Amino acid sequence: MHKRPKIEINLDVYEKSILKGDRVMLGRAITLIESRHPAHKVLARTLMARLMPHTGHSLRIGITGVPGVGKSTFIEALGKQIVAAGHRLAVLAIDPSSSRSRGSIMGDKTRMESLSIDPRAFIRPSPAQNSLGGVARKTRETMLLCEAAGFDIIFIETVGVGQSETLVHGMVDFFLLLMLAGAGDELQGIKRGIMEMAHALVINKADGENQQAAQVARAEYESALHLFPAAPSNWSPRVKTCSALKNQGIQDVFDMFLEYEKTTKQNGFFYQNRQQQNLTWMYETIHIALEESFYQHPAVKQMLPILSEKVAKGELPPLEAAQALLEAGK
Ligand SMILES: Nc1nc2c(ncn2[C@@H]2O[C@H](COP(=O)(O)OP(=O)(O)O)[C@@H](O)[C@H]2O)c(=O)[nH]1
Ligand SMILES: [Mg+2]
Repeated sequence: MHKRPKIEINLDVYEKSILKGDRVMLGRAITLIESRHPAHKVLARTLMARLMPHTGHSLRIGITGVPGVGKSTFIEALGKQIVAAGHRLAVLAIDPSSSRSRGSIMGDKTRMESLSIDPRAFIRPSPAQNSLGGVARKTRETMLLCEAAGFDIIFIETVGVGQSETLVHGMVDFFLLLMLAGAGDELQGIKRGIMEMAHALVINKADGENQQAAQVARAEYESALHLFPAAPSNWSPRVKTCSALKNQGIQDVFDMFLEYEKTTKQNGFFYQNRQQQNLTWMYETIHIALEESFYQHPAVKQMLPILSEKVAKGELPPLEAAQALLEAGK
């Protein structure tokens, strides 16, 4: 697993180059924080600690939607406008399937062709980790490294299929749900909870024959959103249409991000939300560490397969098995 050629890791060099915005060293630092090697973990923690004072100065945006909705096309179109406006953009991904297949963003690089070669942009696929929590943790740290490297707009893309939305929502300032019109009125399997988290619903592919359906869907979603309780941010969720392919309505989306930032910085919600997210981050870190050390405990490792089998066969009550394992893992 750790067969990479041995390279000297000089944290001073990492720190200085990242602060200068060096994308190559940024990439290497991300590889370092993704490493499971114990020595690398120590180095990664030190590097993070040194760079933390230089983080936080970006607008963090989560983008989700079912496969095929046009996320990659949308990110390419929006991303090009963002860098053209003088920003530096990092695009990261949380992909629940990436431990099995390669991160979706990689296969999508063709759809983000011009963005992926633009020096003002940085695109990084989802890290391969064995749990969604692990992926989320690495993505959060990657985001902070990107901020230290001067990226002032961060996109975190996720596939709209489950839990990962909640994780992304917990680490961004603005959460955008990309949708399709006319793909079934039942909100396309998008759970109400996800809609409720969104600061904006953007109906993509509002072009050609689809244009009218998109306007109808927009009106429907707008009235559906009225049923939700008012948000503490004082921001009422927006519903917009766009065509990522034809580059229509894209500037509007970017303007909306800036308006959100301005509004919530003025009323203080922006900062409160980040403080709350830091607290969540602390708890997540504790949970993950406890879980890891539990499953790595020799007695647990030995007993787990045996007791699992007994529970599966109905020979041992689940609670009793769990209790025995928890005792063993102390
Ligand atoms: N007509 C139309 N097609 C689009 C639009 N955006 C994306 N597509 C197409 O939809 C398909 C899926 O897009 P992709 O960006 O890969 O979706 P993702 O799976 O959400 O990343 C591709 O064939 C795109 O060309 C759009 O605004 N209008
Ligand atoms: Mg994609």
